[in-house]
Amino acid sequence: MTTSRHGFATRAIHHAYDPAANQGALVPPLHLSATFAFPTMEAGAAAFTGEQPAYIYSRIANPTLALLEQRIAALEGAEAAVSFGSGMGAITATLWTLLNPGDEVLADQTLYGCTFSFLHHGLARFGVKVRHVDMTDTAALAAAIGPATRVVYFESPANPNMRLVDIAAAARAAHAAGALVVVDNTYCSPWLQRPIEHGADIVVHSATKYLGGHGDLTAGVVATSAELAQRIRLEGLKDLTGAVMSPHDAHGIMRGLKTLHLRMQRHGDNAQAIAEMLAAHPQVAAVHYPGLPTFPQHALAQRQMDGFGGMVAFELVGGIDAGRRFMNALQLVTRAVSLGDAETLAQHPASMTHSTYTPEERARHGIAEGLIRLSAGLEDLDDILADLRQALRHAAAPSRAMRELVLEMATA
Ligand code: 3LM
Repeated sequence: MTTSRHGFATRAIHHAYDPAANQGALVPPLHLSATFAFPTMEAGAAAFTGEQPAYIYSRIANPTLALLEQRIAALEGAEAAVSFGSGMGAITATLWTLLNPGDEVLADQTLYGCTFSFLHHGLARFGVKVRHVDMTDTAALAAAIGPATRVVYFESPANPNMRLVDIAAAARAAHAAGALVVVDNTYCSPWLQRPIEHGADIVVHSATKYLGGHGDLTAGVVATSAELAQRIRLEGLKDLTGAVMSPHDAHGIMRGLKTLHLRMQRHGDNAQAIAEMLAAHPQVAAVHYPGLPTFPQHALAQRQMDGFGGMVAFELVGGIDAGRRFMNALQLVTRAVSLGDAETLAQHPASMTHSTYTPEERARHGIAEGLIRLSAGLEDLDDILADLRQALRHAAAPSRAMRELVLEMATA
């Protein structure tokens, strides 16, 4: 058993589990049961009223999920956590729980494509107002919070352009107006950033990414106060979405958590070296990575994060046409969406993860059409760099001189 005095890795590996209480099993047992037996009818009724806490049905709670939830809460510095079948399950269940018609959610300028879509094509249909403000500007954020604002919502770093939000400043402004702060911490994992320590009320994750870490499950988690977690469980999870996590996936995430600290360090080391190589490359027009001293919010990243993470975004000289040549020339780096896997992944937000925005919306929300996003994997750095360099050579438009030379040789 561990306490808050134990270090991050110790908690990620041991928290809330005692082999002696489980026949000595080192690895926690997998509870697959969908339903749980009541010793008497009265005990069943007391479980339903909440008088006698007990497992009832796995859409509401399950011992394997409960262990994962305690571990996530311990790592995020939260009182409690709730698990979901996907990151979108976690996000939608949280917002459905907190918002009513007439309420407003104030969101950052840049959000993951399906979150943006949920706000504008989901919540908005049910009378919830959605407004965006550039939350990199703390004063603009404070000024934008209105009387109907119930939730201030952002990602930091934002998917896909890496913009950061000062969580402590956002929390001060939101709390002064009685609003709750929800932070999507997917890009960081609790190893790099713990928003609750900075004043956030609720942390949401796609556990499909770094928490699971191996690209073999889809899952989500929410970490918050015991009271809000209970509301999100009983309203957002049980009744409004039913987006429950499979116990198999909870087991997979707990296996992933055991190496989270090691993986995040390697993801970060590889990403830093990739970002530096790209920044020095003549074919690259812009690199967005918090670990570069030229990153506009580098100082905030140093203050708020315990490292700069594994995600890099960049734009090529020659825009989207060069980007297409680059993407199609990749050999080791895999063309795929998602992130946080052992494999280095490359994708084009405008046509993939952020195709839920119209081109006009992408322009308004700061998502460049030529932007390419890399999720730095765990492979040998030299192999990743070599593949990126050869793809960058293909990205360069064939020069006039080269075309003329080829023509000359062909006609000779
Ligand atoms: C992606 N992102 O490639 P799931 N919050 C953030 C995310 O990045 C994501 C979610 C929530 C990607 C998925 S795009 C078709 C593939 C910051 C997911 C949603 O429901 O577990 O996918 O999480 O950027």
